[in-house]
Amino acid sequence: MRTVLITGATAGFGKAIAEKFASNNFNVIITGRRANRLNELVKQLTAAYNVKVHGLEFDVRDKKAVFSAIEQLPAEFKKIDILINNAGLALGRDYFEDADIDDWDTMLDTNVKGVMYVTKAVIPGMIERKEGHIINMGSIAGKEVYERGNGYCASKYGLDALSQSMRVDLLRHKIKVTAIHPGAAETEFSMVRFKGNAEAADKMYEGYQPLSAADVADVVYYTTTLPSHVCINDLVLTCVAQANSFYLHR
Ligand code: NDP
Ligand code: 8X3
Repeated sequence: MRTVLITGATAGFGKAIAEKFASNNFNVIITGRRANRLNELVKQLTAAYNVKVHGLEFDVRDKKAVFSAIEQLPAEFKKIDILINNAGLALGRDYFEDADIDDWDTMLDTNVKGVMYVTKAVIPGMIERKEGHIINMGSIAGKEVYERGNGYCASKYGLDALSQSMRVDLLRHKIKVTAIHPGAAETEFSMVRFKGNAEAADKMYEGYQPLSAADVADVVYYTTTLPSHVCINDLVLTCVAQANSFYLHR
């Protein structure tokens, strides 16, 4: 049985991706900072599917915690076939001069450096086996910048560069690297971005049907179903109402 590790599985895309892989007979390692949600999801997936599920609580920004959690995985979870670097966030939607510097740090540390730490901790086994698939959750914010997107756009552009760079460096180990760039999707993303302001968050999804977490999970799963010599390198997906970062028909 194959094993997938999904970061940021306590909500949104990550949770839906965990369900998708468990329902397709994968053993699943789920991570996040909220232990209660992790425990709930471990219970839920274990009860629903005939697979093994393991929860790892760590902050992807905490280098030591990342390496120690991966090193201490139980033997039956040590062989990770697919790594999905999904944990991430946006904080704030302000003009550059008004944006909060701590928010910039959090976004860049989580969305870029967090992916570097987790990947570095996971890849030794993939390199040894000369097989593996890494999927990085980018964003259309890493394809076209938009007004008041500064720090978040920078983090997702950075992640896009990192995905390309990982692809170049890891191909000699036969490791696939796929970057997936969703457009607007209704998850807890906007509640986090607007710091609990439900009105501002809801407004983001008014007047059109955004992607759902399940839509994104389906596409992520699809990229892992191709023959071993085929890799989707870069994939942008949006709802039909959205053409790119600027054109959203409400
Ligand atoms: P959610 O807020 O619903 O979920 C985010 C997940 O990331 C949570 O499980 C959260 O877990 C985890 N996470 C955040 N920060 C950290 C951290 N420092 N350490 C560990 N885990 C962390 O958002 P989405 O599901 O929408 O977002 C998932 C990814 O998709 C992000 O990278 C986001 O940038 C990207 N994205 C989202 C889009 C959207 O419109 N929703 C569109 C394009 C890309 P916990 O809080 O428990 O740690
Ligand atoms: C999330 C999509 O357009 O809010 O990455 O940046 S957007």
